[in-house]
Amino acid sequence: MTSILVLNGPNLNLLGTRQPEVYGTTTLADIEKLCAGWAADTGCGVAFGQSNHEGHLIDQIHAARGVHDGIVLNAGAYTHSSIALMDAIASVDLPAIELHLSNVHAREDFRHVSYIAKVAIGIICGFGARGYIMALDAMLAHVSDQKT
Ligand code: CA2
Repeated sequence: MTSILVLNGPNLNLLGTRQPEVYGTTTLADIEKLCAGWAADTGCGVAFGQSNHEGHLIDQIHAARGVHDGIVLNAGAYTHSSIALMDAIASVDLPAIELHLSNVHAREDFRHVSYIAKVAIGIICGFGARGYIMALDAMLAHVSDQKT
């Protein structure tokens, strides 16, 4: 069975509590439920994680090797700064999709820079919580293509 890790970075645990005009009103727990529903519908395994700590995110990426077939990563602000997270994705040799709730390209210039994009198979941004399902669909299709 295909298994996908959905990993969320700093401050995303606070989703739904502030800046609803940017990030919507859906909480991270709601998004986890959406992903679990998608997993039940498709039969694909989904593991869901969040950390505010760069090293812990890196540990979870390393631990995905041999366990999961792909990673959907909303690295939050680490997207724009973390060479270490980029190296972690490159080092595990698993396909990764960069994900953002907001359209980072319509926002401040510093959000236009992404280290994750350099090692991702693709990027989804600007679709809010629905983007998680879009990313899971895309990853499942990608992994299925690789297996045939
Ligand atoms: O749009 C996204 O998903 C982001 O990854 C969210 C990050 C931001 O730094 C990225 O540029 C784009 C920030 C997450 C902050 O989450 C909050 C949650 C509640 C209230 C305020 C911020």
